[in-house]
Amino acid sequence: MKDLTTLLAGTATAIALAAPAAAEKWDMPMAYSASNFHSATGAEFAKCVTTGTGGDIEIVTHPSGSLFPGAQIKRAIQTGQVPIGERLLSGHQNENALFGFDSIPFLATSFDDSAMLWEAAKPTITELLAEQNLTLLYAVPWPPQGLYFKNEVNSVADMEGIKFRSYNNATSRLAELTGMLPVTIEAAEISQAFATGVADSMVSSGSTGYDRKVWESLNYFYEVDAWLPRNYVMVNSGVWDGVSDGNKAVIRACAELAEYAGNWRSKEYTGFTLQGLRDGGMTVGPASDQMVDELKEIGVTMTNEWLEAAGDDGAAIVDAFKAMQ
Ligand code: PCA
Repeated sequence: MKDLTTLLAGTATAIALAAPAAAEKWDMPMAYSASNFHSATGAEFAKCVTTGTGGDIEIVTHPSGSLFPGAQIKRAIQTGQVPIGERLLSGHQNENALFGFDSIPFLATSFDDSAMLWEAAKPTITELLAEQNLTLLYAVPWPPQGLYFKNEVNSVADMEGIKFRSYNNATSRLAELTGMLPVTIEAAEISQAFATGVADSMVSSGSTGYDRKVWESLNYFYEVDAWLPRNYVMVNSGVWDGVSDGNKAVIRACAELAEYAGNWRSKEYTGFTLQGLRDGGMTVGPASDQMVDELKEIGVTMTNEWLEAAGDDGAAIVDAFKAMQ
């Protein structure tokens, strides 16, 4: 009897040693609507990881700010409340100006330039995030940013006093410099903000206007192509360190695929969503020459302000980007 017990105990130990690590479930908060291309890309990334790791790591996405609102996602990951998530990179500009490298008006205004700017900034941003217990996985740009208004606007003077929805420091500053009144609101909340008159304008992509059906409240979209801000996916570095080398390789490969697919989708979504705004009844077209000239002047002011705030590391990013152009 004793022999049998010993044998059974020995077998149980052997089985326990041979068994794979228990499957983990990673909840992944995302701030934008499920239909948005970033969320669709994230959902595919999650599937890729779940399949590729043979179910060792199952990622479950939570779009629309349903698990954490956008502004809380980074902190939730840093502190280990959730292992992984997506956030607008320039949303952290209030912590460190460097995070706002992609929201400088008229520095990088096309997908190609945005890709080069990212290449120039990526090492610095990766390091900055690493210092904050975060490991960068991938980043995808939003389509070019344009201006939304309720009424026709042909110059900066026409913007005076308009309530403006902002999404980061740069957009709040743009409002100040154009005489508008900034109020910071997450994309998930803007339909209501416009419907109730909390704001009557914003700078954003055609994509966000389309996702939030802003034609129910706003009438004009001016294609200014001011900049292309990025969303990025990050994982808690402690959690990342605990992942096996094989699974890390799978996650990195899935991230690379997601970045590629996300970029492609962003480009495709640009024309599609601008047409969607038109179909919704909005007037969509380029801004007047006067408005563009005036906005470019404001862009110079904001570039200088950013360079001052971001110091040598910021200047190095802009220099590296210009050298690539
Ligand atoms: N949409 C996001 C950020 C940039 C964009 O195009 C938003 O408006 O919140």
